[in-house]
Amino acid sequence: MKKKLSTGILAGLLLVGMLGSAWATPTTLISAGSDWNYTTSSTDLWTNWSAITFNTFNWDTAQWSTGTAAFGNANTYRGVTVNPYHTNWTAGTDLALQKDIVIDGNLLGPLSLKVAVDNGFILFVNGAQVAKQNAELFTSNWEYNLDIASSYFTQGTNRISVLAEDHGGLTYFDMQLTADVQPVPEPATMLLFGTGLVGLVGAGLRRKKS
Ligand SMILES: [Ca+2]
Ligand SMILES: [Ca+2]
Repeated sequence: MKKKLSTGILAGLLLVGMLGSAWATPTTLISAGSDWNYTTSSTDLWTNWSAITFNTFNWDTAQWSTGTAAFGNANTYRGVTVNPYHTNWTAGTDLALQKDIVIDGNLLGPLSLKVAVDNGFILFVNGAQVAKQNAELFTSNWEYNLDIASSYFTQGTNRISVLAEDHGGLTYFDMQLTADVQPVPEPATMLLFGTGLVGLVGAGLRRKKS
């Protein structure tokens, strides 16, 4: 009876261990309304849109400002209330934005990107371009939904850089990034789990001998 019980506990612990190692936690890496380092671009991005690369732009953030998304300049469009903005973005200018995010574990599958921007954006992750999109009319309601390959990201700190393009009229920018993150077990937890297993197996063996 006791043997059955200890075998049952052992099996249960193994199952918990296996489940724990495969468990992925849906994690918000960038939420709507986040703070960004930003600056106004002195040159129109649209003029060279197709040729722009990460190195085209000066990413020295020393003189940049900090602003809370959304960036924009209107709370209504054609009489209809739109997503409110928090930081003013003057029409006809373009923005560069940057922030660091921390990924605390391993990524399982692609990341989910949502962007609300009027009019277009270029996204770089750790200096690599991962998306370049533009739409006309007023696009402030998360019109851009993309999967981003996890291979652009590393465990730990990642630098997110964005160029946001406006053609004039209304402006808007906000971004959300979510991912399934598999936590890396703490060494102490692994040690405890391992010690528990060894103890149980030992107890089982001793019981078998007697
Ligand atoms: Ca522009
Ligand atoms: Ca516009």
